[in-house]
Amino acid sequence: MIVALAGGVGGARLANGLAAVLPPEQLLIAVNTGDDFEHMSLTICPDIDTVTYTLAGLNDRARGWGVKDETWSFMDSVKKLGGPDWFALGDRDLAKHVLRTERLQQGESLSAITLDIARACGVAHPIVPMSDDAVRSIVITDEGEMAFQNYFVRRRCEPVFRGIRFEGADIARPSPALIAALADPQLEAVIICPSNPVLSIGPILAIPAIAKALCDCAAPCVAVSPFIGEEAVKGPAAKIMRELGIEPGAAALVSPYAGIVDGILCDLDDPAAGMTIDGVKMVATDTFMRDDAGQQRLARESIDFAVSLQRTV
Ligand code: FO1
Repeated sequence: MIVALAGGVGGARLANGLAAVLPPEQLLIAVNTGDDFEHMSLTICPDIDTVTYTLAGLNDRARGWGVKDETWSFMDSVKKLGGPDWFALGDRDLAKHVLRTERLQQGESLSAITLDIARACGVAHPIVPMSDDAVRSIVITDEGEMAFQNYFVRRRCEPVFRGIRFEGADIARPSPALIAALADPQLEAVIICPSNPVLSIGPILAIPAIAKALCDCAAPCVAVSPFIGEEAVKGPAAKIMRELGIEPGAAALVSPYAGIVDGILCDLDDPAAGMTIDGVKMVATDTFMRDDAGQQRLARESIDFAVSLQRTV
């Protein structure tokens, strides 16, 4: 049994590789919901959507989010009517947001809805939100505080990043499935996917019961670095690190994942390759996932590395 923590495009890619090499009963994918927000009366869960579409083979690879072969008639109409067009909801994607919102309003849990949507998309592996309670990431910038999607999509991550807070995380109840899996004696490893450590994994670790369960967990934990050289494969991770005065690279993961990870799988060119930093072993491999085969190779290497480690934390 493997638990994967994921958010964003890099997270979805490795989760897809793990799903290809493990049967559904041997993998649980817990996903960041700090990016979730309410838009045009709809509850949008971008990271759950990205993981679901990727595992379903429905994702738009070039864009990184949303569905392939998308059309935009709904957005064209929204724009013509003077509505907000900075966040694009595609025609093929729209039904999912409407149905999810309706079921949430009827009192169903995000966990149940997420599993149903994933199954309807043909995904057999369990995908769960980190919590059924609302957690909202608020980015602190040189221009003040911004709701996550305002910073990420509307402002294209341009404002200088000063910090982040996770509204509701302190009182959010953890995903019951995640907590059960972390306490399961059959658990072999926890894999933190190559997601943004601050924006995508930060919200998951901000839920106190999840952080505690990861610290107390008997199985080894490995993080896969999202950095290749001094840049992130996708997204603003490197920019954010620099704005925080931290050099981008695998070593930058040691502090946010302190007490949780035993090892970090980093890229071949990473300056920390081969080092052990604060008890965390850095092993280098080709972390770039070019295609499905690359996702599966990295998935196998992450599992093999994790099970080779003694739990040190
Ligand atoms: N990202 C964008 O850059 N622009 C968009 O218009 C946009 C729309 C969108 C709609 C549904 C969805 O599930 C995701 C969407 N994303 C969009 C992606 C998303 O907001 C971010 O990539 C994540 O929050 C960061 O992981």
